[in-house]
Amino acid sequence: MAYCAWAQGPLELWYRQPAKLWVEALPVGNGHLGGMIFGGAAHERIQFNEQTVWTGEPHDYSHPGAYRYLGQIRQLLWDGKQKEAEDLAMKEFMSEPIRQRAYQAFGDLLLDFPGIPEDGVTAYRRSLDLETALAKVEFTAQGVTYRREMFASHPANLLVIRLTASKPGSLSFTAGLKSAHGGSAVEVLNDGDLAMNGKVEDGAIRFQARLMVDAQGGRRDTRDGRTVISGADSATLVLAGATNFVNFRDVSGDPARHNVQSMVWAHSKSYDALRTEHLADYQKLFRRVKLDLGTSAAASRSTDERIKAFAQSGDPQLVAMLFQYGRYLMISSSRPGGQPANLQGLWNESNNPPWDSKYTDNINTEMNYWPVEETNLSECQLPLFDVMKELAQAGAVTAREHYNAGGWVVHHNFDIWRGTAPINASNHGIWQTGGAWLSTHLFEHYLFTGDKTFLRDTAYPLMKGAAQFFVDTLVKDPKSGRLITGPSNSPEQGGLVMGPTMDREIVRTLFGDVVAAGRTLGVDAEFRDKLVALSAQIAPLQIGRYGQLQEWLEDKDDPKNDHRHVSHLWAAYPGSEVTPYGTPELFAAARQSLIFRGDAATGWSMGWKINLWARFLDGDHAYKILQNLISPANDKDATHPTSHPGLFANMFDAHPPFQIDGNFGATAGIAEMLLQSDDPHGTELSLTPAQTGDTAFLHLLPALPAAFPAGTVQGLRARGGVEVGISWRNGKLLQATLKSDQSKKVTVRYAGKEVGINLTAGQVKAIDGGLQ
Ligand code: FUC
Repeated sequence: MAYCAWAQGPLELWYRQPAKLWVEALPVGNGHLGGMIFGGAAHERIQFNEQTVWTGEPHDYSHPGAYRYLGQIRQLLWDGKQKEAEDLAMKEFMSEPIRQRAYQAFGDLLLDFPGIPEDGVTAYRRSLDLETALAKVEFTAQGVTYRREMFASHPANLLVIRLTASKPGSLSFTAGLKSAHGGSAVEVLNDGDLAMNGKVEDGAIRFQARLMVDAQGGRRDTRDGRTVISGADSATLVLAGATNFVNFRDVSGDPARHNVQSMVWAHSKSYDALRTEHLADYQKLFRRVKLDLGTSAAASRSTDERIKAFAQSGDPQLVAMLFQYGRYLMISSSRPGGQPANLQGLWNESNNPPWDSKYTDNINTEMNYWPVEETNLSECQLPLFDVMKELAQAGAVTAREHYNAGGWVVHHNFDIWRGTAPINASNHGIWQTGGAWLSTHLFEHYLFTGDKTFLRDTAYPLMKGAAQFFVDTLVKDPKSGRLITGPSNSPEQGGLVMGPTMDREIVRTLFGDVVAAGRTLGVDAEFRDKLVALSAQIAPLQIGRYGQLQEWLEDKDDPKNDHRHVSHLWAAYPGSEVTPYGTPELFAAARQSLIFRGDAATGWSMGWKINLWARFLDGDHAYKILQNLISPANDKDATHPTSHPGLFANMFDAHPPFQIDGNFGATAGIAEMLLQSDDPHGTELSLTPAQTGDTAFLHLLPALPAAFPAGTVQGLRARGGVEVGISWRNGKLLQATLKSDQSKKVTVRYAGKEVGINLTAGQVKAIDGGLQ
């Protein structure tokens, strides 16, 4: 690259004091186990989680025979009797039971250092380096420098901690495990390891955490179920955790056996070997993307100070760190073989967490995965696709019992038992397009990777089943004669209605994806014809009396409505039915709707708005929302009048309280400012060549804010499987590099100009701002 004065800078969160609150502690995770490190000098607390510790047990939540009331509910809605429809649905149409189950805390690893004073340590520093995924605590006490280094290893499936001291023989501590669940017991195993066995109080999940302490030098005892180390030179601690969860229908696993396997692995390796293995595994993913948005004087400050100062300081390096933090949190919470990232990723301190820390798929679960393809972490989405195979099984029962339909359906939440029926309340729980929205991720994954085996074996059968549900359930709106969904709602406002705009956008896109996928695979010609015909009959998008994109079939939007959900704008992002060049009138209407909704929002809503403003090609407005997001959050409950969204000291996004989607939404939004690859010419059925993966469309620096006049990004990915690097100065493109695994024709757009470029497989093609 012509411009490559690399200045990404240290990607390190660091602090001058230990965490007092959970949202100040630093997260580590390996896609199964997570730890929150508080970093107290005399008393260390590592609060840990394992993804499958949930309340409940295998259960089918469907309401047998609910479909018998479907016609009646629809008719009440058509008759304008919304309240009656909601009441009837509440009685006859809801999930059994009405609520799903909750993700749980697991326990604490507690280290107490009797020789270290509570106060009075000097040179204290705790940090998390995103380049290495190593967390550290360092300080000096009584002339000895103590160091802790911690990481969550994916290959070893362990949390690993190394304790050292600058003076031999000065390391003394006790290590113990504390369960988050009553009735658990800690036993000392024959080999000296501690095992904490227990079960959740309300459900079938049994668990075991197992701790190995390996001290060099000194003496080792066991006292009150804790390991006591006196006068050691150094020590390595290894924590394993597992449950009996096998899949959503099977809890016959043996957690103790899992942990034995993990410990055999740990015993066979030195600390250095575990660390090297961890670095290789983590950096293989993390280092694929580099982002430099310029340097900032504020970068020398601690992270909590930088968040506080951001409104004044700008601090583009903090923006780059937030971008990379989203990637770090993704790698740490969502790995092949594990569960997908839930509302809190996999970090949760509470047995009664907000919204049960489950999977809310009327925005939150999907937002978690928005950055994955663009920021080159494609495989991190595989857990979501594994879960969709289970959702399709559970959702087929719900489709049958609630709609007398084929295919599968997911309403607005699911849990580890894959509840797919409508929950909580009929006015917002009955929302039909969860499975359909998730299914669009399958086709996107194909567009980014070009993986035809995935398309054939995994994606297509799921997409087809999701589409089949709507083939069977779309219904004619008596007024317009067009096809609509229903009963449903525009998340989560306006109550139960027929045919909300978002549903229609999602279904049209899903049908288009299935048609494109079927064509690519050369299958199901008849089904494709049916989808094309149905799609043309779905009620179209409409522009209302305020120039807004209508959120409902009727022109009833309130321009003063500043609700956090912007569901009807789905077609602009993450969808691409509404685009600046393909559908200019609808594009203007969608933009007007977002102006009405305003800039103030909770965490994930800001995440969505950043992406939308980037799609509206307005980088400065996107940046304005980003600025709102990078402000200190308080930790009050969401309903508290003084609660404030933004970032906590550990850069977790506040809803408030903590909800991880806003972190992921921000990472996706920053990428979307720099590169867009949805086809801006728009299409009813997603059938342009750029969207079948045969070619690619790239829009370089489509929404670059004035706040980032110069920068470089490497390793972003675009639909069509193109890897893109971009450098810019004075707000102008300097050079872009494009590389594709397959030879293909790429259309590149920059500053209103479009050129066609032929890429040769595997070769890097460089172009400049004149697009030569
Ligand atoms: C949806 C949102 C809420 C929250 C919850 C987890 O219901 O409307 O704001 O994010 O999901």
